[in-house]
Amino acid sequence: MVQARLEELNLPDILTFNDGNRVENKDMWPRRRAEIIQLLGSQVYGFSPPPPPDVYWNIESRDDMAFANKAVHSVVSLKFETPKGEFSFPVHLIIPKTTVPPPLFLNIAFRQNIPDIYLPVEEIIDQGFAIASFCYQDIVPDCDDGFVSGLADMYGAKNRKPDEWGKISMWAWAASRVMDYAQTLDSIDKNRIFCVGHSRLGKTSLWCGAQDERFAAAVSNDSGCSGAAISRDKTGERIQQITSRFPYWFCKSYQKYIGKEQDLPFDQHWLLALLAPRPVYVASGSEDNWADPYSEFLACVAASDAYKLLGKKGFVYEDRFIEPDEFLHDGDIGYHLRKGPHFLSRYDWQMFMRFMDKHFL
Ligand code: GTR
Repeated sequence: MVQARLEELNLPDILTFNDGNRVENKDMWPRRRAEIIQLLGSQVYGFSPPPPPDVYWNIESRDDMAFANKAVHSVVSLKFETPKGEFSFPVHLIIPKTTVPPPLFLNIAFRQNIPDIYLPVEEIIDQGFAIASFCYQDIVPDCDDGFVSGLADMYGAKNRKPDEWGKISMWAWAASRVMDYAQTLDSIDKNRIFCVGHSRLGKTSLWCGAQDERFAAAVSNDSGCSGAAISRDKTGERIQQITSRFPYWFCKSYQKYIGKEQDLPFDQHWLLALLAPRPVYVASGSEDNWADPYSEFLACVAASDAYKLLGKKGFVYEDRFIEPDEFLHDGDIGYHLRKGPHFLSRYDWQMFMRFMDKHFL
């Protein structure tokens, strides 16, 4: 049933080079991966500038007895130089008092709140995961302001070219700066750092993990259109709706695909494939028709080709769409369908942690 649907959709092949040649073995993958980044960068999210030479920081506050003395909670001001001088933003770091350095979720957040309705901090630290969380609005405001504030202003994005970064790329780039900082910490396990985000920030998390291979895995929750969901024949939100409401999330070139999903030289399973061979997790809400869970599921199936090329399992599923509250954790691509609407719930977090425990313990 799922396979038949994919055949109908006739998606662009991950394993065919732009010149039409086949990607035959894993040694050819880095070259193909570079082509995919080039295409998604120039056509969807926009290219980001190179990283700053250095990040530095101040510890603004530190609570050694946070969350009933189970964790250390610091607020760090992260800084780096830009063409217009220093830029800084706050990052919350919560490290549980475990005997070995814990894995870390790098959370791209809607709000600075610790905890937050989307971030059940105690449940996460109780299961031995550390958290680094920053608010996306502290990077660049989520509005169509002509790119005149925050990080956009520092890099002169007001005059961006058609293939230069939109705000999803800016938030993803900022998450990589938090990763630069995380690489300096001995109190966490640097080999188990996972980026995570919900909705627009789920799209951001995937694009971040796709480009930055220091992330051991990426998690997207309800990321939908221009995130984990296949664009061809998608229900709910489509390129037309997303680019008219949020043109500034993307590069200008993306506009040319409005109403032309069939002509896209790629589809969103390519974004998931960029995570290969690293685990990637896609979570959907069963009533989130705007995001379209089934199209997210289809992307997981179709992205498997890259994983299999690299000797991994990819997505392990039966040839059917799953029921609400079922989950699929056996493959390198994990998926669950939470019963309910668009939201990032405790259940979702429990599933992310369960998947990471399975793949990284
Ligand atoms: C919606 C948008 C979606 C999704 C969501 C969110 O309005 O259409 O693509 O990103 O916002 O971020 O909550």
